[in-house]
Amino acid sequence: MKEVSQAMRAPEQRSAIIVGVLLAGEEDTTNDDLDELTQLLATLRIQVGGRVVQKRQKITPKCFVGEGKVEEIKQLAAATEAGMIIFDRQLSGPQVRNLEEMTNCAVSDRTGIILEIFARHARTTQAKTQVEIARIEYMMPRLAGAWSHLERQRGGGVQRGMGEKQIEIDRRLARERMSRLKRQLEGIGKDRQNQRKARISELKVALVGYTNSGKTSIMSAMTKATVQAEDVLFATLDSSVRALDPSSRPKVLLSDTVGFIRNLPHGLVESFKSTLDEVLEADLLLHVVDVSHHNFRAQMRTTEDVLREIGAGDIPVLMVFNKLDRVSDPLLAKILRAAYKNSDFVSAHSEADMERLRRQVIRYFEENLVKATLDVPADDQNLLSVIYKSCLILNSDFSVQDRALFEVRIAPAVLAKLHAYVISVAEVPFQGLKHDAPA
Ligand SMILES: Nc1nc2c(ncn2[C@@H]2O[C@H](COP(=O)(O)OP(=O)(O)OP(=O)(O)O)[C@@H](O)[C@H]2O)c(=O)[nH]1
Ligand SMILES: [Mg+2]
Repeated sequence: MKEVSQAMRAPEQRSAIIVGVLLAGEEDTTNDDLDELTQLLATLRIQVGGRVVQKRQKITPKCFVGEGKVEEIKQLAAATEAGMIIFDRQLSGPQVRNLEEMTNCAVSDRTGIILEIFARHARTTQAKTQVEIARIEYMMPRLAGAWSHLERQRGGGVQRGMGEKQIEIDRRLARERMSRLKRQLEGIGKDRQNQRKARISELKVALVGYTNSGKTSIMSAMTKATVQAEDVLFATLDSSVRALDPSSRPKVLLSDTVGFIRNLPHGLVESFKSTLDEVLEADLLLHVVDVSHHNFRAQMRTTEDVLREIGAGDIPVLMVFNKLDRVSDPLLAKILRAAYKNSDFVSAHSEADMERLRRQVIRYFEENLVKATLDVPADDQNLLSVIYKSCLILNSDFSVQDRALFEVRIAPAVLAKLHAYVISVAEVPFQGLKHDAPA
């Protein structure tokens, strides 16, 4: 199989024909799907020379679409000088090779393109390792038959089976590399887990949502950090964590994560599980939606599906309808506000909106803080520091020897972690959290 990345290195091949297939009984979303594929390719700086859609009863095992269609695609590629053909469907290894032979172009599919983007955007060792595992998983089944040309060249006879042997060797090498990478990833995962444990006294909020919805922009605005937001898909692959600014006590940490997309390759979801732990451990999710995108409802559904798939379906969610500055229909916000009680409508570019959202997040925790009394050993510096950082202290009493008594307002999640020191918990939720910033 020709590597798409190889083809992309040559400037004259920076154009592709994209192919959508609509099967009988399916809802026709090919136009939107091909728009999204165009955007994915733009992220790799590949232009689309033309699109082809085929309606079929079922797929053809040999080359996915019919041979007549392949000829049409080939002609179009020649006419537009496109060196690549990208299918919006997942192709098998033999299909890729057959199509490449029939068209003389590099052939890949949507998953291959997403993996290529991920490989280019991964920055940290963790993200790079995760992407490589996913890539090997993607390549493995496609190795079958990759060496069949050996058989053909040598014309069979004594040399027959050379290709088969080579596949076995390739497979074994890939498996070995994969288990090495997985061990490496486990090590990194443990380090991150320890970092997270050290943050138990803080409240955690994770930004989730479809790719390009504005998560990083919101992260930057709410934490006053300068994180790069980009108008490309999957700009962010590594989760980063920062405190809200101005801060509050207890501290609220915000984490930015990898965006989701329709039909996210399964291997990628699997391998990004450790990054997504940041999401799983959040006390609150901000589901960011690009409300200016004509297909935002489908994007919301995809995000909700992925959240369920990774086991984050039960975490409380605040819907953040973003890019409101690009919406001209005044009714839209009204309708959504009525449908989603727990929501905010913002533009990440508006300072006032971001300040309101920050307050709304803090208010969420305020409304959920409970009152409790804690009894802790007075010389346990670690524990005392957790209490000072994570609680709003209403009263402290060091008069009893070796003991310290605290009356506090505390988040239920933090309270659960300190349960060994809890004497009493009040039923009534408390309103009001100390703002470090002037009101
Ligand atoms: N007009 C407008 N543009 C926005 C807004 N929020 C984000 N953008 C733009 O949308 C693009 C994507 O923003 P990001 O913050 O990188 O989106 P993301 O969700 O982090 O994307 P990935 O990391 O790729 O998943 C950038 O060009 C932003 O400048 C907004 O409220 N209004
Ligand atoms: Mg981002």
